[in-house]
Amino acid sequence: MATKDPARVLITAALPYANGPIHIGHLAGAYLPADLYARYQRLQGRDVAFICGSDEMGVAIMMRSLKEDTTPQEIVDRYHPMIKESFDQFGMSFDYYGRTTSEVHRETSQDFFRTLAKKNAFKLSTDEQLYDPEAEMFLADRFVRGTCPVCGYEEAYGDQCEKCGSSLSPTELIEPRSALTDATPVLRETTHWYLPLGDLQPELEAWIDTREGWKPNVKGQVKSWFTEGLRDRAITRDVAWGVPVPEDVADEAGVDGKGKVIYVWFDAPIGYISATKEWAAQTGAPERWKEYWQQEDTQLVHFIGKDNIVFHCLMFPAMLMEHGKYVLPENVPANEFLNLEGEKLSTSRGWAVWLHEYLEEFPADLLRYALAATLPETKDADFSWTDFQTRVNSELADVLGNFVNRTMTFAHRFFDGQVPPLKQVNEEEQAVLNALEEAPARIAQAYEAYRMREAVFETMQVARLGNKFFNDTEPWHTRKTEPQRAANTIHICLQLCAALGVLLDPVVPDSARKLRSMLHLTDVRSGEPETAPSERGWMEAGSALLQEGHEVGEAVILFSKLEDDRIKKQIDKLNKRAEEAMESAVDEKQKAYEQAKEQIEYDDFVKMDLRVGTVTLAEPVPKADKLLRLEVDLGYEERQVVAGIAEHMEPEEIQGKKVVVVANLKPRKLFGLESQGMVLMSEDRDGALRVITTAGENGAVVR
Ligand code: B3M
Ligand code: ZN
Repeated sequence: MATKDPARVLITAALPYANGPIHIGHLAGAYLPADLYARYQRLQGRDVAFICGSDEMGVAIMMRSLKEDTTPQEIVDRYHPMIKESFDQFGMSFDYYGRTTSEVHRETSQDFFRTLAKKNAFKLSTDEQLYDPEAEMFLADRFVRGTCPVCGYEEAYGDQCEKCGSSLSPTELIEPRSALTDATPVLRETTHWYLPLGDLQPELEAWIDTREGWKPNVKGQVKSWFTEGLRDRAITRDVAWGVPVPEDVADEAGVDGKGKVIYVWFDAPIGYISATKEWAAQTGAPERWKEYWQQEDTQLVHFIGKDNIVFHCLMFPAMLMEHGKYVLPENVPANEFLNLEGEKLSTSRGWAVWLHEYLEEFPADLLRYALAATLPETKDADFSWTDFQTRVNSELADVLGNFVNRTMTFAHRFFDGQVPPLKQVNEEEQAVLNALEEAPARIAQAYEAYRMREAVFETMQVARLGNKFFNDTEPWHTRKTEPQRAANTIHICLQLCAALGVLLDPVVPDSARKLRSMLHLTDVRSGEPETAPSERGWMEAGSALLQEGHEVGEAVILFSKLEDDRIKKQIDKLNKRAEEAMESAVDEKQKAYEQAKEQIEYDDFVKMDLRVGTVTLAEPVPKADKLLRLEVDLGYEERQVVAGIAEHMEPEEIQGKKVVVVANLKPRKLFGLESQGMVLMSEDRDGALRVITTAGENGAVVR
């Protein structure tokens, strides 16, 4: 276990794609545990760099921009500030929050790529890759969907199956289809750089074996990939958005690097490094990032959700190993998934709680506590609004808030708001003092082992202990019968409150700050009044932080109870959103099926003279982008037809086809050309036109 004392702790939280807002699933997977850990480590007085940023490259961003008919840059410029701000309000204590569109990141990734290329760490390979003939582009990873060859899940992506977590390559998918056009992709040749994970497997296995204290779910997952055998992974792509493959590297390799970018899963983890660089520069010590990334005595920890395990436990470590100058992660405490009200989170189905929306309604601390108490650490967990209400009302308000409030009130009413003297400590009181003394180490042990839920529970135990002690010792009686007992009770309860002001900082930082300032707590080291928590000692929290006679401030309410109607409002909102998402999905399907027409008589129908004819010539009409001029052989005569189909098909697609013509339509002039009839087509809901063809002889009547 990692209770050894590292010289510095480098903590990363997965870089969220800047293609949508943050929801509770993200928070429970990576961000909240990372923040709990970072805050805890700072309180231990450790040198911490807590790094995150927006993942702004790659196909996920591009997909979003295509869907919204805008540019990738516009997408990331919209979501990056939004994500950053909601993280801020949620109390994420990043030392730096960067973005992978930065210049430093581009350079850092290209340098990394170049170094590995120089070391011959890559393989080049020319292969056939899936190409979308309709969109006229290669279909990298997320652009292809199909059936997972491992588990049979039908919605697997080209690079990964989200159901079973297997890492895939697009050509492995069964019945692949283009996510852009739904077209069946074809194979075309292209050259790419590969990271030969297959060759590196022995080294990676040996390294994983040296990792101690990893969660069984993480190590188990990694081992099962070893059993399957690692495959080489392409680390470049033919897409229009990403960090370009360095020109010199492409030239050196004799490859046309134009249009090729570095795969987002190669550049994104390097984003941790580039963000650390930017942070160091900002603190005025630009070289300092190297201490964190390149000195052996750093403890590097990646906080991620389980869908990112392969990249952080195998691919990034392989890159770092091959580079040679970097430290490898000490641990990757990946979390499982969080469900919502018993169902899988789904942004497209509207089944999510968005952080920025939550923050409009409730304080950050409430969600931090409720989530921290139910983190999906070893298996999937569930968030429900009624659980949230219970956590707030019966734990934060009834236990913690109540304990602090009754202690403070009592101190003001009967001890002039001063810490009463502690004398002739009896057994019962000593037991509580002992428990207090042991609490920081016990909670620390849980944090060090990445058992955040347990840490949070043990922290709350301090408040529970206080509440019980207050009840059991009945200071409202002893105040009259045995005043020193009452004084001891309040003295000890105030010390417990002070300890909570420190120990609660990782979980509910705003409330902990309020509590510390309520107690007029001074910093244990500097003796200054209320201070940044980083200077306050975690271990000292178990000793008496308050001196006899110390004056405390007014009691303020830390947590108010949540009424049922506020919770109901959230549940209603969730259900309504899900319904709307369902309706719009149905709408989407039924969109623009043209309304059925009025009934007609048979006589009306037979008025039309429909004939089979062969299109003997099809050609563009000068200056008329939409028109094609057709010559049609009706057997008994030749016709010229001017058709508004040029945007839907090439002339050669219709030339030579046997079509159906409305032969008795009154001729009309288009761009100076007489159109003598009409060719029948079907029109799909999206406006796509298709020629109706037949095998009949020219001049045959259609009826
Ligand atoms: N952006 C995927 C995700 O948000 C990816 C993480 C990058 S971490 C280097 O799940
Ligand atoms: Zn699968």
